[in-house]
Amino acid sequence: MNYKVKDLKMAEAGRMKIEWAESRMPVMMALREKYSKTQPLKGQRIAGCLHVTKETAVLVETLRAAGAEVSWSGCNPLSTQDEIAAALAKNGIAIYAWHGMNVEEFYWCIERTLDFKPTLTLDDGADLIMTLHTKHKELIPGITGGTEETTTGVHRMRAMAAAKDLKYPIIAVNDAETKWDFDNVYGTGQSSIDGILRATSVLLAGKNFVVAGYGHCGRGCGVRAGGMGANVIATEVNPIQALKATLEGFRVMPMDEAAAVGDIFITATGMKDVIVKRHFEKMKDGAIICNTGHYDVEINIGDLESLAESKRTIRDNCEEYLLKNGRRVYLLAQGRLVNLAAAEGHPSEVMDMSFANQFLSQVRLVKEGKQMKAEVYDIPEAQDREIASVKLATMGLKVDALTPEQIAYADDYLAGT
Ligand code: 9W1
Repeated sequence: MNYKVKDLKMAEAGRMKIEWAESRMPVMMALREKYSKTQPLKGQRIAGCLHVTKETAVLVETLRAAGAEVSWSGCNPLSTQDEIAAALAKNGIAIYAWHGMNVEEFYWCIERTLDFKPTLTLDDGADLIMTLHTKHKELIPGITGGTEETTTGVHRMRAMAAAKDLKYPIIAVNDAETKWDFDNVYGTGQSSIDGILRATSVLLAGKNFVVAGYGHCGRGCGVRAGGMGANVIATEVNPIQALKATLEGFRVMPMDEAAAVGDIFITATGMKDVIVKRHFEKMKDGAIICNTGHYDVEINIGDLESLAESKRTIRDNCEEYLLKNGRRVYLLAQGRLVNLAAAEGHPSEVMDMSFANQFLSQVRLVKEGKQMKAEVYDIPEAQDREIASVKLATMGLKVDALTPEQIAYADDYLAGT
């Protein structure tokens, strides 16, 4: 048996979710159509380690349609959707993934994906690359290269390359503009609002919506909440970011002030202790608090507990804390990423571009990998533009093209007043 999943009987439900994602991922479907004819991945064995979701399933099946043999594991013990894993297993993918596995099982699954001696790797967080570099060095000579999906993984790979410990070329998919810019702003923005609404079903219009941290994720959340009629307040430590928020039309103030006026708070800073005891003490009755930063350290839950008289789960992903001052505050998803815990992560339309970068990078490794060094490579600008063009075209949109005269004008430093 070349798979291990929770329950194969879930396959039919998973297949419907995959088909839904396919209908929202036009770039991936265009790539599938084009490359199933030319089979650029024929003879390749791709081991992948990435969240087993409906969108990832579209990537897996596109890699296979282009000729590759594929084996897969999840890159996080809690992100696997069991019905998706079942649907992939049923379709003959060597998949090892189930929700809620322990750390030992997690690495066991990664190792199973290496059984067929991959020629290419595809990572989100670099655990597969690390497993090859530490426990399965014997397989490295057979590997042409790999791709990495996330900021964290790319960071790890660059450090490894600098130390000369990286043994095969890695393409940094994360750093494509059609990946990180869209993921962070539009993916996090919508899915975080979605998580808040699923957990609370509150009206956003007219609410004071406080975003802590006005980076890409904070901007995504703020712009979307504003679009639904909320009054957005941003808190910042960086004056440039604060200025951007101001010129976006948002109010800027320190958390010490925002705490007293906010109805909904979302942290997106990457920093710990953004909301602490003295803030909880000032909050209005009914305030809602959540986090969309990577680690659940932004809201100091210990402080909240210490102020609470009692607590109860009043809805899914919604904890009501009755404070000693008589007010109630509501913590969503226990301070974990609200967009993943209470919603479904980034929408398929956003993953469409991220995964198009993954797919084209795998194809590039087949063509160029043998000449590449054991370094971290960027996505070529032409690929980024190609993906954006195809995405636009699938949305029925067109852009203008410069005339030769305009191109000459752009490069003519003599042209002036
Ligand atoms: N990635 N297909 C949970 C997602 C966990 C997750 C995580 C995504 C996607 C941020 C990738 C409960 C999807 C993923 C659904 C879900 C991520 C961690 C995706 C958003 C990032 C730590 N990081 N991502 N879709 N779990 O949305 O692959 O529902």
